[in-house]
Amino acid sequence: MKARVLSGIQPTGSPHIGNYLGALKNWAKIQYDYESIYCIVDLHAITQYQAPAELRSRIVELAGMLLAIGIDPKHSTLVVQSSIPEHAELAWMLTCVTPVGWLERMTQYKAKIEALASAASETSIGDGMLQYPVLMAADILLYQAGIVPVGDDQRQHLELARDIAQRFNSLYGQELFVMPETHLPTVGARIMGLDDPKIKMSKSTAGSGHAVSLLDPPATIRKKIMRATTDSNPAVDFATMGSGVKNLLAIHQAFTGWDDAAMKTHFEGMRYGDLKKTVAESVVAAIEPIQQRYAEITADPGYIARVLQEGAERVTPLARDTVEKVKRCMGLYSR
Ligand code: AQP
Repeated sequence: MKARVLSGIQPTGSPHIGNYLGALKNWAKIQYDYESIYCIVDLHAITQYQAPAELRSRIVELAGMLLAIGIDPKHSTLVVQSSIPEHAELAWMLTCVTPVGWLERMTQYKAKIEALASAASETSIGDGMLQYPVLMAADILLYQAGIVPVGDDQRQHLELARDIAQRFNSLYGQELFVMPETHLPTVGARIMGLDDPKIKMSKSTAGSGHAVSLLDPPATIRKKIMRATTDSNPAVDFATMGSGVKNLLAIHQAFTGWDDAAMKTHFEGMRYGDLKKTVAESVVAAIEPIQQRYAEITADPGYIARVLQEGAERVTPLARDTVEKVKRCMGLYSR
């Protein structure tokens, strides 16, 4: 029996090279060693307002992109979170065993409310922002996933999922939930914004020079990378380089797989203009085959819907089984 892996991505914008290098590339790699469930987490996306028509098309675009980067529906299950009502159902049951103090301590929640408060906008903070980690715990525990590959920013939420599972098990006196492991040994690169290398590249961050989308045409990729923020040095100096140059080198290394020695030999002393040209070409070369597959996949109008339907059918029995067990355990009514 292969161990079960669960991972998710939000349809909050066009997937970018940070998503690819930090997560998606690894998803495609590990799908042969694990029983993998990859979830487009649209219920998480709506913790912040999403324009409905845009969200609907982004879900399909993201599914197409996951197939294009190599997720193989014969080996992995691709599913949209909101198509399985048990995610939300289990989330409610888990909400009821989660102390609110645990949620208020989450650093991502604290950072988000601080950011919203300092933006002095009229936007109120939705309860979903606080409850988000419980929904994430439900995603994991619903499928009894043993392994959840996450970046550093999600590690605290995964610990919380373990705490919630433990609390449920001890409250109801049953070992109902499998304890998820916090990570896989392979960790992807963390890619920073091209316009501001102090913040991570994000789908929802505004600015045309911030992220390279996996769907950007080659000319756009070249333009964005040529405009990337560097520092006041004229050329690469590994001893003193700033975070912008480090980020460009990290992108190149992650796409090409060059080792540290090869990177130093090739780039030390290279002028920034040439560095950017080299990085842009390595990104274009890596992304072009993905874009070709994406074009093929989307040329068949029914294909993505069929994959998502099959995915939903495959995981539904698992989800129903967990929810039934939880209901019985809690004393809820079952037909
Ligand atoms: N810049 C990044 N570098 C490396 N990995 C990244 N990931 C996201 N940004 C980077 C990884 O991509 C996976 C899916 O991410 P997500 O959509 O679930 O959430 P996120 O981390 O919030 O992604 P974004 O792009 O920053 O989206 P928004 O703008 O909606 O917040 C995760 O495994 C994540 O670590």
